[in-house]
Amino acid sequence: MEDPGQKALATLRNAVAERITRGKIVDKLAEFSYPYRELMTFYRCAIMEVETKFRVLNEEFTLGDDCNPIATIKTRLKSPESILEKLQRRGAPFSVESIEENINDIAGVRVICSFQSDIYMLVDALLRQDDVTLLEMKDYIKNPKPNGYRSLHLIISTPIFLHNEKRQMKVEVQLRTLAMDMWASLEHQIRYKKENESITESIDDQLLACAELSAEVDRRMQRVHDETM
Ligand code: 0O2
Repeated sequence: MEDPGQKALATLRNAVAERITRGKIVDKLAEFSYPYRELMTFYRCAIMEVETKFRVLNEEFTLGDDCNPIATIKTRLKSPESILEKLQRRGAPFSVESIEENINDIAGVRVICSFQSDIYMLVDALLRQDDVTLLEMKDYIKNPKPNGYRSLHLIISTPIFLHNEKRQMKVEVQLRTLAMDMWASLEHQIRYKKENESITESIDDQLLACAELSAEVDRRMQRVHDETM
């Protein structure tokens, strides 16, 4: 039978080795690899392009009407740690080409809308643009996740214009209402805090109940909005 002391030591050794390897890879990715930094620059440009598209639409929809469909836009570039974790989880090779091929959400744009109807209006307007190609759509508003999560997710491809080339880039766009965003932010915070502990069924149930309440708030606010239009 295996000695428990030896087993614990081996586990510790493996954990340390894995941490060092991961740390080295992450450092190499982030600091030393020119192709990686170049690719991240292209994704940052794609984020700027897509954010501008939404800002332009917001300006236009605000014309002649006192309400802005967009409350806030948040953007983020996926961290090297998350990229590495996702490649490992998918069993994808570890290279710059593989990152671009296998991960769709390196560039993320989150659009927080006032009302649910604004989400679909903005998506229609975005997808009508001739330089935007829809690659994937997940409607977690019409079909919420079992935990109550609601948002509309798109993966689009859009060009960035460099000094000597035009390059198609993938961007993940998440659209939500203020209420959906509040729920998702708090739920993420609660799960993140409890990362190493198990989330009890009671917490899951309470989060689901809160998601249903926030969906009800959205429905009522939509009705009030429709009545005042
Ligand atoms: P971050 O830092 O927010 O980007 P995968 O991306 O592989 O995990 P899939 O099916 O491609 O899986 O992704 P999905 O379900 O379309 O959406 C993933 C992203 O949506 C997450 O990104 C979150 O931003 C958000 N999301 C999805 N489900 C939940 C949820 O239950 N709660 C909250 N708060 N957010 C959710 P990341 O990569 O997890 O992180």
